[in-house]
Amino acid sequence: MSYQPTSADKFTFGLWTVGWQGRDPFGDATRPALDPVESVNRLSELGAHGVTFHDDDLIPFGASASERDGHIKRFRQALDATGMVVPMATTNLFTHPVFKDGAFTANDRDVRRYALRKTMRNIDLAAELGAETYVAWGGREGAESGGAKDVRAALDRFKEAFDLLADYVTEQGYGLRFALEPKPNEPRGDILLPTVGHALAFIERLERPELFGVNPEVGHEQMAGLNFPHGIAQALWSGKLFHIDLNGQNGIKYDQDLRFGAGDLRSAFWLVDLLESAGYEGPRHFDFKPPRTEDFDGVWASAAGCMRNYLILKDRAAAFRADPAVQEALRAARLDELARPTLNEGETASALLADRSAFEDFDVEAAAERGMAFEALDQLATDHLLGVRA
Ligand SMILES: [Mn+2]
Repeated sequence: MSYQPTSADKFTFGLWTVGWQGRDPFGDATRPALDPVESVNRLSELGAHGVTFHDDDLIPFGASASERDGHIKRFRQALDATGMVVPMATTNLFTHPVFKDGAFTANDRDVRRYALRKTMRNIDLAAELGAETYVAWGGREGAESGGAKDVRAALDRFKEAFDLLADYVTEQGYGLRFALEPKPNEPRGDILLPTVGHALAFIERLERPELFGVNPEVGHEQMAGLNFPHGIAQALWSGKLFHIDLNGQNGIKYDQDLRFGAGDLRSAFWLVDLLESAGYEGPRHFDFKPPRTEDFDGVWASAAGCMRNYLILKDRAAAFRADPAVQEALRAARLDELARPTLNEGETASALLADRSAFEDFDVEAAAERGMAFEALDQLATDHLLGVRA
């Protein structure tokens, strides 16, 4: 296996990922700015399918209308020349100091109205460039202290914003759907809609829930100590996995944004196994930051590593699923039984109550003694992940 990506693998990268200059809370930039056109060209050469952007990644904040047109034109030419696509776009509602208390949920009403206008402007551009998904990450929507935010009122304002944006894309006839991106904290002390579960529940309160799904990021759920594949499985089960941000994270600490495959490799294995076996068809989008120790050679090595690791894990997961010993181990662990409904076809509560084998005659002690054979199954997964089983 060469693990050489092609456009058919649907790997996409945010312009802000390879373009990250390495500025962190303790240190200045370690790399110069990267021209978005250069990013499109280099990522295309590496085998990527497309790029994604925040408005301000492509058009510097405060650019004039003619400067804006110039940036878009150059970007479009690079896309056309390489065949790269733009499946997703999003709004930067966090860098400028005006968003220090949030955007759609800022206490300052004028800031909320400005945030909506900034978003609508970039939605127009996203639709023009053929994007299908519009991501909303509310990194500044939150608080550091209890009295500072009336969370119920803030959720009302959040809903108001998304209801308006959904009306707008519908009226404009854009084929865009929204994907909400949860994160528990950073940059705010606590962020609203902190996990996939919170976001899924929020979506059901919106006026057009069918236009909303989630964009979960590996590291964001892991920062909350959660099992990422489990969150993804629930999003898939809900029909809400509209997009995904792949990266790496080592447990509960600051948002590391390592390349995909770094950090929790076992979780990455189960994630790829899930995405591939569930038939997820969206982009495999990398939202990572090449560490600030790297020069540009390191940046491109990091981007290539994201795709290579996905393809290796896809190969390892397929080998795991195809192994007859694994299939036997899955049966021993009774996964086939889990897939079977608990009730017989048409069985009612009274029929269940009448079934003596379900309770009166059920041998509880014998059932309690049966092992579940999960360890043998998990060791087979480990052997496949480590490449010691063909
Ligand atoms: Mn992150």
